[in-house]
Amino acid sequence: MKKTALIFGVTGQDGAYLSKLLLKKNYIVHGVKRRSSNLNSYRIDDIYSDPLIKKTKFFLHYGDITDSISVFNIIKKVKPTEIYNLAAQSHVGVSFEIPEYTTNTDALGTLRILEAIIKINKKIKFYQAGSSEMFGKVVETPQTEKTPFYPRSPYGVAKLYSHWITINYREAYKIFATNGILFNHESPLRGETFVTKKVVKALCKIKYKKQKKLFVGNLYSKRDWGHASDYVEAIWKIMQNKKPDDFVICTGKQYTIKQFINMVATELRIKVKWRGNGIKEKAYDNNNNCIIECSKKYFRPAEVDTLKGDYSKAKKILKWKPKHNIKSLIKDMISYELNILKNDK
Ligand code: NDP
Ligand code: GDR
Repeated sequence: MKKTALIFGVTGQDGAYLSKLLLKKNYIVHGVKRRSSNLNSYRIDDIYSDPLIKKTKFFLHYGDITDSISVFNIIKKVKPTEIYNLAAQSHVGVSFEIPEYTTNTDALGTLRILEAIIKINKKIKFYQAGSSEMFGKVVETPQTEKTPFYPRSPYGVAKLYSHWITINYREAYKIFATNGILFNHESPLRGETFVTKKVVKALCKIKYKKQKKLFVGNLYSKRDWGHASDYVEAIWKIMQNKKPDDFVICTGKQYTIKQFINMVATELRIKVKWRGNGIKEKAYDNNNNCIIECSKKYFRPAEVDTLKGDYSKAKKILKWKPKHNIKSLIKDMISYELNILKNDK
């Protein structure tokens, strides 16, 4: 029998990649999207407009994980075999500005889905989109499934609640509830306010003289960046494992934001020279034009300085490893942006 997946957060980066993966695997896919005054489904429009898929394999429902009624009604109606909870206010910096909303969505939202599962059908499998942000002020490097957590933002704290409530429901009600602890993953579909997309988009525009300057925040935090297409494959494998469990998904390599910027610049053949220190550190191009500056606006009240994971458990049990490296990720993101610029002419 065909499997039916229900994805909360279907309109996001991972929602789009996961939908495509599951459709390829012959699933029927249902997604929950939020009502918005503007179109918010551009990442999945290509799926939705495919006449072969639209009416038989891919369905969208209005809902919101801050609304128990919609969560319950959609699960009851769709009768999924698997639920993927990717829905979140996913911006760490913004979570300091809207902490209550972030908690309602990123923590209580998970509880609402779990509670609906145990009321409607305990056989439904569940995936929770956990984050390396739960490691926060890291107590060891690299981080594994056994590393103690120390979140540094309302986002990280809310995700930690979701992590533990998922384990609690697994133990208390014997449901197949899993946690991914995913490190940063990027792609051409990444939201435009995350640092990788922001840098790639801006440097492409600077290269073709469509933008003069880019403003960023902390240049020295380190991240373990992977490609979203690899990570949704891991998410699916976590759900197909024999028993419900928790897995770190990462690449095991880390770079600073400044290194990332330099790699993007090199790929675009922009020569950058850095001068100055601290908030006054700036990057200049060949003609001595300042093209990158730091702005206090993009610093966070508490920073996660370094993240680097160890995916040994996923490799051993799920036979998963990343296919992309930082270079192929950057190439993919750049080629997407350059295509847009070309078509903009
Ligand atoms: P995005 O921000 O791209 O997508 C988030 C999705 O959640 C969007 O579809 C968004 O809808 C939806 N959403 C937000 N709030 C609500 C709500 N109240 N009710 C229903 N839906 C809501 O995130 P990603 O795709 O990058 O990440 C997916 C998940 O994985 C998130 O939970 C994120 O926190 C987590 N994660 C992401 C990592 C990464 O590096 N990308 C790493 C680790 C964890 P809309 O489009 O309308 O805004
Ligand atoms: P992160 O990703 O907070 O790790 O969360 P983000 O790209 O926002 O920041 C990464 C690092 O870059 C620094 N930084 C900037 N960040 C942004 N957004 N904009 C800037 O201009 C900028 N300049 C420097 C940040 O301070 C930070 O240190 C992402 C999200 O997808 C989460 O949902 C997910 O859980 C984690 O990754 C793993």
